[in-house]
Amino acid sequence: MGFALDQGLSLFGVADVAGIREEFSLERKLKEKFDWGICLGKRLLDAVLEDIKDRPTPLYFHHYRQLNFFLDRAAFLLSSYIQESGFQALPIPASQIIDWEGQRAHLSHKKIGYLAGLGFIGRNNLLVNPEIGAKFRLVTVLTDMPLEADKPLEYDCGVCMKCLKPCPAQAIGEKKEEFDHRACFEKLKEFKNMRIVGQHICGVCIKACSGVKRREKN
Ligand code: B12
Ligand code: SF4
Ligand code: SF4
Repeated sequence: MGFALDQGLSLFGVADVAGIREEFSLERKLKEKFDWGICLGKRLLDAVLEDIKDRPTPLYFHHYRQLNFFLDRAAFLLSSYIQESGFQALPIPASQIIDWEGQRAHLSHKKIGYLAGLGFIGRNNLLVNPEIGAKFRLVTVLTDMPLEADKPLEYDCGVCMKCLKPCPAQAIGEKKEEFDHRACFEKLKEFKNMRIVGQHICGVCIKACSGVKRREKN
């Protein structure tokens, strides 16, 4: 936790990944080493999101790259620290695709973040933190350093529907399961082909999501 604060991270949590590491696209011997996933999150800047109306902007594109760099650096520093403490750590890139057809990375940061108690999966298909909504990006460090794992949060979107209307692809539905991955992906390809930005990014459903008020737990 001290590390997270020193590095200026917004979110920090530990997931027990023993039950899901089969899903990781890593060599068997490598993935079997790691029982824990440390998930780090960094909040986006409101002023950059303000620039977004119904599509990504050059300022947002730069911000997206800056945050990936920031998170990758934090994950590297944490991994080095863990190694110097006598354990192993593997930083998983913030945004690196290894299967272009299936649009998949080595692992899902959203899933690790969910298990680490950083948020819940919202109607927008993103990890939503009750306090800061979906306005953050993530990175994961896998490790064999014994840690106390956090637990998933018991929250959901509740009655909020703020991200449905603004989505330029109409990909977000009232039920979480209705999320239209194909429609979203096609819209992001369109934005990339229009040369507004150089990556498949958007930002509209991030801007729309400010989270939900914390509810008292029974
Ligand atoms: C590839 C990728 C994409 C692809 C497709 C994503 C996908 N596979 O689901 C595209 C380009 C569409 C995309 C879009 C966006 N992404 Co993206 N993306 C990733 C990346 C690099 C890998 C995702 C991955 O491997 N998932 C593995 C699969 C198995 O796990 P899953 O996502 O939980 O599984 C779902 C998909 O496979 C989907 N699915 C099933 N069939 C198909 C078919 C197609 C064609 C598609 C596209 C999806 C799909 O169904 C599964 C269940 O929901 C991650 C970084 C990472 N390593 O996690 C960021 C990440 C998920 N993206 C992120 C963001 C913010 C976005 C965008 C807002 C773009 C932007 N930055 O402006 C949009 C949001 C779209 C949305 N509302 O969901 C953030 C999410 C942060 C958060 N708070 O949740 C991440 C974690 C990056 C980061 N470092 O923070 N993304
Ligand atoms: S990334 Fe854009 S197109 Fe995709 S769900 Fe979010 S708002 Fe809609
Ligand atoms: S804007 Fe509201 S409905 Fe959409 S994901 Fe965020 S909390 Fe859920």
